[in-house]
Amino acid sequence: MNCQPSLQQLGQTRSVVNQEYALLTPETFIRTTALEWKNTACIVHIAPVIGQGARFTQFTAEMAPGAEASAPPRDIQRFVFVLDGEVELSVNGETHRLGEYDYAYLPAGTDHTLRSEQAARVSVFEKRFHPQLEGLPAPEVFLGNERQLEGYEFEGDPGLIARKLLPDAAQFDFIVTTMSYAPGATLPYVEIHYMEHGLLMLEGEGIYRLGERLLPVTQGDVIWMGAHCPQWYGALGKTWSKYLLYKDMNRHPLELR
Ligand code: UGY
Ligand code: MN
Repeated sequence: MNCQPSLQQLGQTRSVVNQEYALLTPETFIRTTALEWKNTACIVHIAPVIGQGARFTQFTAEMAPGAEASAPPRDIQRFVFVLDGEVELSVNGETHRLGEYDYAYLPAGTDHTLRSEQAARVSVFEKRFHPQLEGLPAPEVFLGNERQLEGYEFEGDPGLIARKLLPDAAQFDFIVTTMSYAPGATLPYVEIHYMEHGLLMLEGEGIYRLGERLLPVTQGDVIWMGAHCPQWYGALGKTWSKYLLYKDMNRHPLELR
């Protein structure tokens, strides 16, 4: 019998948290209850109290059979992406069945419920809505399925496919994309930008450069990148890897909130 304690039992983890970025790996996830989520365990990965501060939250909602969620406080937008199982979304008098890789954008102040008959897991991003100064109309409810999106070659690389999950419109103050990498494909350069990211590894594995460190990452890992965090990714393994990516967008840098 092997009585050796695991590295985890000896206080080791792949998770790293500092002022500029965080890699959050499943062995450090803590489940909690949340007001609007009944019968659900929420793992709040990213909240405004992290590092230098984030202007959004990212969490995983583990919905038990019979779970039900209501809308967040009125000025907060919600984006949900179904990881496994099926969720029933009721909004504007209609009901939609959301299965794997289906997603929904729910504008601030939109009454809705999310119900699951069986166990389901959803990835959620929430952000306080920042209206446009010119007073553009607020975005509307938007639904889609990631697997049905066309995608385009990022910087002309056929091994790196980006898909935009939300319309390209200035009303939205954040965007969500997926980035898919063939084994060996990489971001073509180290990116540094003032926008922040929340990221969930959906499939596969690779190496993420965050700040000055190169960190191995795999399916289920979460990353927060604060403003100006140097970032780069290289795909490893024998299958394509894919991550879900939040980024704030379309607002003046002096007006960020
Ligand atoms: O567009 C982006 O900001 C994206 N390429 N960043 C990233 O993948 N870390
Ligand atoms: Mn980026």
